[in-house]
Amino acid sequence: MPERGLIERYRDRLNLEPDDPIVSLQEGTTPLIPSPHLSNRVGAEVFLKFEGANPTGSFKDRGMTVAVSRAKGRGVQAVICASTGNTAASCAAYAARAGLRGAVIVPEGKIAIGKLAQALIHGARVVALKGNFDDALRIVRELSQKHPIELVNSVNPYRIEGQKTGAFELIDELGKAPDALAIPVGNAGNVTAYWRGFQEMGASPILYGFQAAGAAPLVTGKPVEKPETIASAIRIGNPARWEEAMSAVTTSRGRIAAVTDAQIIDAYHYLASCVGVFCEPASAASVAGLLAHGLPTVEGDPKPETVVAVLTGHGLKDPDTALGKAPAVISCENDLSAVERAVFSD
Ligand code: AN7
Repeated sequence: MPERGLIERYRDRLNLEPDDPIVSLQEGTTPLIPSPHLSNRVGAEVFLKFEGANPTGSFKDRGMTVAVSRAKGRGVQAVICASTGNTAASCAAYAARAGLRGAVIVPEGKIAIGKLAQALIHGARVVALKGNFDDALRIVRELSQKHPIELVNSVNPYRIEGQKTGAFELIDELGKAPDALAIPVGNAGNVTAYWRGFQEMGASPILYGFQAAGAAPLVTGKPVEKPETIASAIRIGNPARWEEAMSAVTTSRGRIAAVTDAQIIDAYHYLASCVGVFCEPASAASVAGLLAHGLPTVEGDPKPETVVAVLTGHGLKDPDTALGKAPAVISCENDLSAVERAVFSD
């Protein structure tokens, strides 16, 4: 078995108990894709860490394998999360794998259709809340206090433990840490996790975190009551890991900046059509940010030469956005010359 899950790869650097079982779907070891095209535009060597290649199609699996393994080790029977979609899909899959019950609370009508399909088919109880993600998170925090059910949002410390392995992989693969990391920020768990992973390896790359302009509390400095963005995964107004994320970004001499929905969709379309990589809109915020803001540094610091943009989730999660952006299908008669015209005409 050449490829193994990340607990087997990195167990000595994770804080699981010795007797915890391993609940794995062989997550991690995701592609690090060079992009000369994007590198030219950004003015540095840019690699894409394609987290859409994880078993449920997002980086959440890194945290979920560790959180669900620990939950199983503690003997709980059920797991719960609030989610903008990807955590729900991952939670549902790992609960199924572990033989636990799963419940997910999502903002009604606001999660991508692929994520909903995943959560349902894996057998989780899917609750559509008439409220937003921040409301859902508040409610599941209370529920997990009241009932013997494990909360597996990124407020769970084992989620962060698992997700820090993304940084380990980058260092393993590049031979050293990149000079900078560009990453979308929603609830601010992943940027916190990467920083922990880098710090444990003695590295301090510049962190560039990007939020959607309509859901950018870390940029404006105050919670957003009614967050809005086409990047539904990061439609979050009050990040749970606010202070830790800000402290990581500041210590790294980086910054959190906003990108508009138009910039996100442009980057999303560009990545698919010019780079060959199909990520979901929220993921494209990392590249949108690099294109919109460049590589700002604290005065006197060197310009980053090697940059990794984390593409957090797969484009197939959200076919509606892709179909809305792409050109129309060409309908055609069952006839050679008709097909010829359809294929070759301008
Ligand atoms: C594709 O699934 O919060 O800053 O409930 O799905 O660690 O929250 C998803 C977040 C970036 C932001 N990209 O990461 C959820 C959820 C994608 C995401 C983020 C999410 P954090």
